[in-house]
Amino acid sequence: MGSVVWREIPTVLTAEELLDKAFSRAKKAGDAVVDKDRIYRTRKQMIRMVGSAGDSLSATLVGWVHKWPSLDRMSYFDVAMVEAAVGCDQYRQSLGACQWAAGKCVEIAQQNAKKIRRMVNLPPMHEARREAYGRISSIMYRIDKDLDFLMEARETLRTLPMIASSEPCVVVAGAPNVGKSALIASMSTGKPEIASYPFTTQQLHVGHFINRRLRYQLVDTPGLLDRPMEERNPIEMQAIAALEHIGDLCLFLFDNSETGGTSIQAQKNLLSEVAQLLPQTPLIVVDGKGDLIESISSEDWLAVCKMEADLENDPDGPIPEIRNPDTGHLVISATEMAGIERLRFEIIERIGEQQDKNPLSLPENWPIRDDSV
Ligand SMILES: Nc1nc2c(ncn2[C@@H]2O[C@H](COP(=O)(O)OP(=O)(O)O)[C@@H](O)[C@H]2O)c(=O)[nH]1
Ligand SMILES: [Mg+2]
Repeated sequence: MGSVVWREIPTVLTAEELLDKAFSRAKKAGDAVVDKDRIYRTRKQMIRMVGSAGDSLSATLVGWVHKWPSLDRMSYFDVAMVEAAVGCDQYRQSLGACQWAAGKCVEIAQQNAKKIRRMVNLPPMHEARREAYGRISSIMYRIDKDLDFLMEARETLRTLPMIASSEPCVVVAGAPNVGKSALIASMSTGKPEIASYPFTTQQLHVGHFINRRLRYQLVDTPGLLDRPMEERNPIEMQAIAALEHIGDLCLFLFDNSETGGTSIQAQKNLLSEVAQLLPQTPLIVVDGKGDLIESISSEDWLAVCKMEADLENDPDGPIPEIRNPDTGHLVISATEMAGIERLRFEIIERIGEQQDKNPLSLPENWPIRDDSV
């Protein structure tokens, strides 16, 4: 299952805007009719107008229904996001209403065209055309609330993070201000995408890097895996369950300097909660803000930074590794770009180990068509 590209959803119009567009198109279609005989001409014009109004409304509505991703074909993660952002029931209902109205518009147009076809006098023809317009308008006004909902939903959904369920995904957890976003930015090729979760006003980053033609996703978790769990509502719990579905690895970032404002003890509590919430997801604990860790000597630190910088010129050179002597965890610094390549290596290894355990995964070096490079 691919990821939903929310940004590609077309604009939704109000009932009034849709009707204006459809009726002005219908008028043009009517005006284009030529026939010397007044009765024939009017009959053709009225039939054209009614048909054109019904068809264009129906085509627009059905077009929307097809362009809005179907909940049945969405990944578990996307469904959880839709549920939290706008509600799946309302989502389904509003698209259903568009589908219903599309059918009704065509039906009314056909009924009235049939009537007009049998008429011999001019006034009833105009009357039947007006009646069709009136009934079509009332159908459209009946779905106005659904159109409003879709219009707003589109704005909200466009900001959701897009995660491809077919690509490996690292979920980055840790208390606020420990450096999660900075780490994602430092590991990503290009600028991470900015997105938002429906649970928090904080923005989050989604980054990517490519290794051996495989694209790895890194996703931030503000508002989800950054605070004590007693504060969770059911919708947030569902979103956390969705993270377990897409996360191949959870990276828990620790800030021993406590400069982020969360004590070491509170971070340890959070770590054990995250481990319980994602029981199936392998976990790596990483100590961030390595430049602030006092038990690492400045000589060691400088040596690591230099080796890491040398990798720019010689990508096959040795990948430096630095560990916190107090905790044994890998250490990184996003601001000084140290330990980043070792962590990347570790991520690739850990995800690779899991895929080796998966009997359905392809052997290494298996030729896979890759359109992303
Ligand atoms: N000294 C130091 N500061 C860092 C490092 N990484 C992040 N920070 C700082 O920590 C603060 C919070 O970082 P951010 O990435 O927004 O944390 P998040 O809330 O976990 O996403 C920012 O002021 C960063 O500049 C690091 O490796 N070293
Ligand atoms: Mg952040």
